[in-house]
Amino acid sequence: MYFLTDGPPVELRTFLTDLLQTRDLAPGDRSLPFRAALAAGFAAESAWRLLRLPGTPPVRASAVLTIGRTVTLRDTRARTELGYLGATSRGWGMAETREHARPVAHPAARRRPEGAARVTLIHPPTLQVVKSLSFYGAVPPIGLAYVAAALRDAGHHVEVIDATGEALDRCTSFRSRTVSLYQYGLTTEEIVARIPTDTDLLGISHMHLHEWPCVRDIVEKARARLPHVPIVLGGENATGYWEQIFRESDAVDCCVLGEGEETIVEVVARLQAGRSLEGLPGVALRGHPPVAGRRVADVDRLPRPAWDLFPVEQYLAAADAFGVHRGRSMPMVATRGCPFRCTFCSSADMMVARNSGD
Ligand code: B12
Ligand code: SF4
Repeated sequence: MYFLTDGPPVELRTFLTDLLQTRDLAPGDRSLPFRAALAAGFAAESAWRLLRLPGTPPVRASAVLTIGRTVTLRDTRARTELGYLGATSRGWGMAETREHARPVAHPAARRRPEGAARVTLIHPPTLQVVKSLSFYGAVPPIGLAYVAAALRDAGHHVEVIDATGEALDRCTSFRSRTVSLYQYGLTTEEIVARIPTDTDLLGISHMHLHEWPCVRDIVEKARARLPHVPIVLGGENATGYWEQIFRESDAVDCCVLGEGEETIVEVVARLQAGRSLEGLPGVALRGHPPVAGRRVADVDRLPRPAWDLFPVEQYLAAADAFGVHRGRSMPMVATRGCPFRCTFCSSADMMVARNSGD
């Protein structure tokens, strides 16, 4: 069963606005201060009672007390305590509501009814070294949003657990073997509890070296809960650090090197066909030397990042993103790769060196 209110926490106001939009309506823009509305509610109720007027008053104190405050819808407890798993995203539920009379098939079902894989992608929590003076903030993960879009475009059913974005106001401590870290977002246990048990592939974004202890924790707990699900890491640090990753954890099956869109689609296709990933460009496997990362040949043909699968409004509300302006700012990528090969930089391995004409 799936409820439209499922998914990352959302303010009731935002939720109702979205719901109204499915009927091409907008909420009214008039408002009253809370206390004035409450007084009006009491006055109206008293008048209705004293004068024995028919029907119900236009405004009631009890209603003001409920909807006059900021209310947030959360299914967190159902997920963490009961193991509840929603079946689809809120964005998709809203789209179905819009269509109401003629329910639309999920894009995956529409394009590949038989062959759609169920892929779960994880954006790990954001970590900060306790002793570090730098503050990173939480940034919507554009790389993973591109990967999600590519998978969906190929006909797969994609779900995202955005461990940073779903709990932006939470900070716990994470102790690795060498360093203490602040962990912003969901805990490992919460993340792992949210992975659907019938997922066909788990993909985790692993961008920064200092996140590895936390990513390893997620990977190992996910492996313990879902022993047969292939676990794939992708991102900057998976590209640069894959040998150590395999050495330090048995739970990782494969690392996608460099740009992930085309490679992950090929990985899923091969797994579905029961074929080995050996020799696939852009993939590092345990015990097999990797074939160099592939480069997306035509960036203009990439599908746009699947932001609808991420709690973007929560990132924007937190206004915590790194940058000059910390208001409603979103990451954009205007180009990929770099024509140079500075020895200390990973760009050439990551994006494959590009020349100015590319
Ligand atoms: C933008 C950026 C930031 C931003 C936003 C970071 C964020 N959290 O999103 C800011 C300014 C906040 C930042 C901060 C830091 N950054 Co920074 N950052 C970058 C930068 C320039 C671009 C990243 C990007 O958005 N690329 C564009 C997208 C489209 O590509 P992508 O994210 O790599 O995703 C693709 C692939 O990686 C892959 N992929 C990604 N996820 C997944 C998942 C799966 C399952 C698969 C299959 C594939 C896949 O497919 C994607 C699409 O092609 C890179 C360098 C670079 N050119 O890549 C450094 C880089 C990632 N940053 C780096 C570092 C060190 C940091 C800091 C630790 C610096 C510091 N000391 O404060 C902090 C840490 C921040 C944090 N905790 O989040 C290093 C990481 C090196 C490492 N191995 O650890 C890099 C590589 C720079 C470098 N060459 O040194 N950074
Ligand atoms: S540091 Fe990296 S991205 Fe910057 S110019 Fe050198 S190779 Fe290019």
